Amino acid sequence: MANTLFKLGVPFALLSAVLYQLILKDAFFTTLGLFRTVQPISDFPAYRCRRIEDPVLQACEDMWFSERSRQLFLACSDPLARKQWLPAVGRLNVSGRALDDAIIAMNIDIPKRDRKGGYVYRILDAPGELHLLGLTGVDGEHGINLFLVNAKPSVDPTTGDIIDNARTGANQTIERFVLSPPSSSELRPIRTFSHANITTPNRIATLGLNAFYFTNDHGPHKAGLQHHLSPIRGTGNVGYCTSAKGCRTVATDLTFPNGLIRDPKDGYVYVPSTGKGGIHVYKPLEDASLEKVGFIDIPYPVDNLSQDADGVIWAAAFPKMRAVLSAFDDPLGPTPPSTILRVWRKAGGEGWEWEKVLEDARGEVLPATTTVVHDAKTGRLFLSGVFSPFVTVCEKARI
Ligand SMILES: *[C@@H]1O[C@H](CO)[C@@H](O)[C@H](O)[C@H]1NC(C)=O
Ligand SMILES: *[C@@H]1O[C@H](CO)[C@@H](O)[C@H](O)[C@H]1NC(C)=O
Ligand SMILES: *[C@@H]1O[C@H](CO)[C@@H](O)[C@H](O)[C@H]1NC(C)=O
Ligand SMILES: CC(=O)N[C@H]1CO[C@H](CO)[C@@H](O)[C@@H]1O
Repeated sequence: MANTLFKLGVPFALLSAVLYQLILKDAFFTTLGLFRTVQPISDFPAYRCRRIEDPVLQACEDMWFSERSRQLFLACSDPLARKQWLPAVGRLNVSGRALDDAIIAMNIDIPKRDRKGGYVYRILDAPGELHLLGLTGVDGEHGINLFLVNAKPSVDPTTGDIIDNARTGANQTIERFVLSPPSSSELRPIRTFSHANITTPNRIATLGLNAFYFTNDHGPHKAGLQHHLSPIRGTGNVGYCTSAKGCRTVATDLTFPNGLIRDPKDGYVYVPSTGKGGIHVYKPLEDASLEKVGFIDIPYPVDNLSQDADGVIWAAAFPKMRAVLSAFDDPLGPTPPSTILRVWRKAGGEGWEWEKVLEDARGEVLPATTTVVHDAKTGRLFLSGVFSPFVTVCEKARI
């Protein structure tokens, strides 16, 4: 079996994950989705979905929705370049990186007139080189603050020359920009957070403008064998930074912690695991340390989370991990299956419930979804994927 998997181009990390899970009879079915029944999109008539095909809206790893300005922000790149340069999954070929990553601001209430089903958008200008991954924001009347993960190549501090990133890993920082007024097209840099405890950052969850939690998806391991083994050994972690005091690690032993969120109402932090499935729930203590208070046992590798205006959490999941990995190497080929889930707190506050909202076994309309955003006002869903050549919008069908 090992041989077959290698021929299919399954990376070493996954292979060892498979063997490990087999030996431990652990989350084998969860992670790989073997024997899982995946439903076709036609089983979900409550939504009507369409692809928005636009060369600018490709490989959009993450999205954030500004309720106040009704703009959807997307962190987009180039699907073919992602497989050369995506430090979050150990792709560290500097010369293959895209040089045109950009943040797109889409006005989701203004359809484009070209009948392609898209919306009017702006490509935001930002100084310097961007290599986008996680993106989040804070709404304000006079401006929007965006926090993003930037995975630039590491350079020699004296000469500025790019060094051997396959050995050192990327120089991953967290950057804060301001878009003021919210309708402008220019991102103004406010601060770069570069810190010994920001090692493999994936996504950020803010507490106001001067503090945030973030996931290090591979913990301290930026490159090499330790990086590849991290999702198996569970060396991922969650960090906490403030503008004044720097960053510290506040939760450890996580298996590929991914697109976390913080519930603005009760401050709970939800950390999905792409390694083993499920969502870890933490309660912040007075000093911002995290106390684990629950685990939502969802038997899917869960990717990036988002929360809508009603407090419901939306999650993108991969029902068939192997299909995702082959699609990653051939992003313009067949689209792998995706699953969209909804998670909410039970009435009375004890525990959580979840349900499947959409699934697309044959990859007919959904992208290889890494993020889903729900607009509670119109009921629309926006879906994008880190290497997908399109984004998808789903409208509530009138039944
Ligand atoms: C790195 O990327 C470049 C440009 O896409 C490509 O020509 C080269 O073959 C890649 N190197 C490796 C080792 O994959
Ligand atoms: C990483 O980026 C920071 C901020 O841009 C910079 O100060 C630092 O020199 C860089 N380090 C390396 C090794 O590239
Ligand atoms: C990183 O986090 C750890 C754990 O909280 C802390 O002890 C350490 O001081 C931090 N490192 C730096 C350089 O601040
Ligand atoms: C922002 C974020 O969480 N991004 C992750 C979403 O999912 C992809 C695929 O697993 C990861 O590579 C990203 O790091």
